[in-house]
Amino acid sequence: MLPTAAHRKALFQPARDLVRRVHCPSCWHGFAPQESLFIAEDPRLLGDPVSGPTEPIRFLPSRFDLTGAAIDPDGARCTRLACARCRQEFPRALIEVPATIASVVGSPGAGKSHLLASAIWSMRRQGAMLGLEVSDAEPRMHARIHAMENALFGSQPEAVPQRLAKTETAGGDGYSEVRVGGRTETVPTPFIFAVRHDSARAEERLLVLYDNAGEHFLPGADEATRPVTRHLGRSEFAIFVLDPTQDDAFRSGLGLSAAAAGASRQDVVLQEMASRVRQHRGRRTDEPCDLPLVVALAKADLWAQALGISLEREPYLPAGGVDRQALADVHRTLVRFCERTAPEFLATVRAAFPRCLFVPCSALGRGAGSSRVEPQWAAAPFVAAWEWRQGGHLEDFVP
Ligand SMILES: Nc1nc2c(ncn2[C@@H]2O[C@H](COP(=O)(O)OP(=O)(O)OP(=O)(O)O)[C@@H](O)[C@H]2O)c(=O)[nH]1
Ligand SMILES: [Mg+2]
Ligand SMILES: [Zn+2]
Repeated sequence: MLPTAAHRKALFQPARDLVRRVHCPSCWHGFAPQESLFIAEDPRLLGDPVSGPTEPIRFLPSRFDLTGAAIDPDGARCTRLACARCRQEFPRALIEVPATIASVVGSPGAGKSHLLASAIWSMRRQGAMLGLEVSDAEPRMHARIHAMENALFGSQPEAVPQRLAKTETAGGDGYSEVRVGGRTETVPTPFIFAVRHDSARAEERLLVLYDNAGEHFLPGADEATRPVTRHLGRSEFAIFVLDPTQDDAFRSGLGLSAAAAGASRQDVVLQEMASRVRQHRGRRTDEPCDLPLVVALAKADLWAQALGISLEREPYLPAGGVDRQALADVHRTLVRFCERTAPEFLATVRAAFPRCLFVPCSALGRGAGSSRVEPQWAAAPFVAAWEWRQGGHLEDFVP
């Protein structure tokens, strides 16, 4: 049989559909894909008025080659894209694939960075078990998360525990300074992953995450010139990293000695988060926040046993995807524990987030206290939230 037109390989593949609107993952400005700027490749074209004197210029191209790449003023071929407002580079996938922004929130030292690095590492390696395939949208732009993963999971000198440093509140490679409208703004560097949900045969989506310093979530830290937590205005789900070991009431409930002084009130951090979510979405102060919340109770290697929770078996089904029953069981145990030991935290959750799931997790896992890091349930808060977002059957979890 002769091949039909559909069987023949097309000489020219149609261009991929573009998303209707892009939201910059650094400043959250919304713009049409065709308004994206290109980044000059010619090394002589340095010095951009917005992104800084050491950055190549950004430009709106008027010349393209046959593949659709832009030609810079000096004739070089350019494919890297930047935001029309803050001029930070973003992966090309962002104009082709819909993106979901998620916020990871928690007080300083709660364990956000370790959890993020362990969760991403687990998701990359355990895709079949999780029912998700996770990869970098643009590996070149992910040096920071790669360094975090390598610090915890790369080959390590024996007996030296590898831990991540505290996240900086400014500077470093986590933030960039840009000059917009005559003032300097500090914008965060996002982590952007391509996620494919294999069971549903769903299309690829991007997952945009940030590793903020806990100080950014304290009351009074949300400034117009440092809009580093404005992702809360656009995020589709949030993970609140709660560290029971920072709180005296939790500690005594777990039979641990009193905490070191200076820990922040985590119910206040959650309340501040809820007020930013409402404020940046133009909601009334008494309205519930309409994004699902997963409370990730961190450092479970230190306390799960005291509550009779076992993390030995990861909460996924043999065929892939989260084990709803396993999550529901520990959710109930954790809510009851919070009711007894930290009713103020639970009251804050109930007032602001009608949909909420409590999940225990340990970024260091069995390896806590040694140089080996073996996360337990580290990806679970993310995978559960992702399934929830995709319309999975997690809706009836209530705090
Ligand atoms: N036992 C145990 N300790 C952990 C775990 N995760 C993090 N820690 C410790 O908790 C401390 C803080 O962890 P980070 O991940 O840096 O906390 P963070 O929330 O990113 O803190 P900031 O960057 O200051 O906001 C570090 O000393 C870690 O070693 C864990 O799963 N188990
Ligand atoms: Mg950190
Ligand atoms: Zn921007």
